[in-house]
Amino acid sequence: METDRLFEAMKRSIVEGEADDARRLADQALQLGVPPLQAIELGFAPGINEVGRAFGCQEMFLPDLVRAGEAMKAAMAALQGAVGRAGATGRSAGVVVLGTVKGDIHEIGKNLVGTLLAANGFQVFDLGVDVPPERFVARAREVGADLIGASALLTTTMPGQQEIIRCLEAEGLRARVRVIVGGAPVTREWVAEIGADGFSEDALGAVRVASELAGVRCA
Ligand code: B1M
Repeated sequence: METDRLFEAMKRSIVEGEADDARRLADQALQLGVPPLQAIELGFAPGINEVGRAFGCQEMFLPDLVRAGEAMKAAMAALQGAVGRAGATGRSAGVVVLGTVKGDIHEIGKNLVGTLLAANGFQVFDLGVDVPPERFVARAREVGADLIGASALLTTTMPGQQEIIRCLEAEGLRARVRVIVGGAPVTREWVAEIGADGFSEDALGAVRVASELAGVRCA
């Protein structure tokens, strides 16, 4: 019951765009021993999903979306260390170049994917947001990446994931570098259409897929 109220307060902090509250509630959850991924999944994520729904229905507007995004980032930053510790394995699983595709500045989900990959032994080179395909590929070549992970949250920026694959082909690197894609609008059909190697609807799934693909390449 105590945690139910906490999760409800977490959701509210995101919907109301209160970054200080979100940060405080994240700290409180950790003190109470709530697993960080549970705090995200049951507390904060329902809040940001509600904001997304309300924005889509024009019940909320861009300033609300921005404030909610900031609150979500504050919560994730507070939980990040604990997420990392929770998954730490100490082994080296592979090298990943990660980013959000060109034209897209959504980073919250991508950051969570990066944190969990790093926590599971991957060496992660996070290029940030609004990353052109050429930069993904150049960095992958530079660091000898096993995988490129490309996040896209807008239907209009999803083609950026396909461009990365084309760019890898043009550079002769497609056989060496696997590509994982994700983000709310990404579907299995899209993954098949663009010929990506892996896809996940959530961050934990991304780690699973990355581990499988890195294993395949090493075999
Ligand atoms: Co934007 N936005 N936004 N936004 N935003 C969406 C995506 C939208 C669905 C809202 C809506 O209309 N209902 C809509 C897109 C519509 C569409 O394309 N069909 C939208 C829009 C329209 C826009 C703008 C165009 C608004 C405007 O300016 N008029 C604008 C675009 C800016 C741009 O990118 N060029 C914009 C801006 C923003 C903010 C900057 C204000 C803010 C982002 C803040 C930030 O990231 N620093 C924001 C936010 C917060 C959202 C919503 C509400 C939440 C996104 C989020 O962080 N979710 C979003 C609605 C929604 O998705 N419910 C919305 C939480 C996060 C943990 O989940 O990112 O899905 P997610 O990541 C998940 C999975 O998808 C997966 O794992 C993660 C964890 O489980 N995953 C991967 C993600 N990447 C992966 C990669 C992988 C594997 C899995 O492998 C590599």
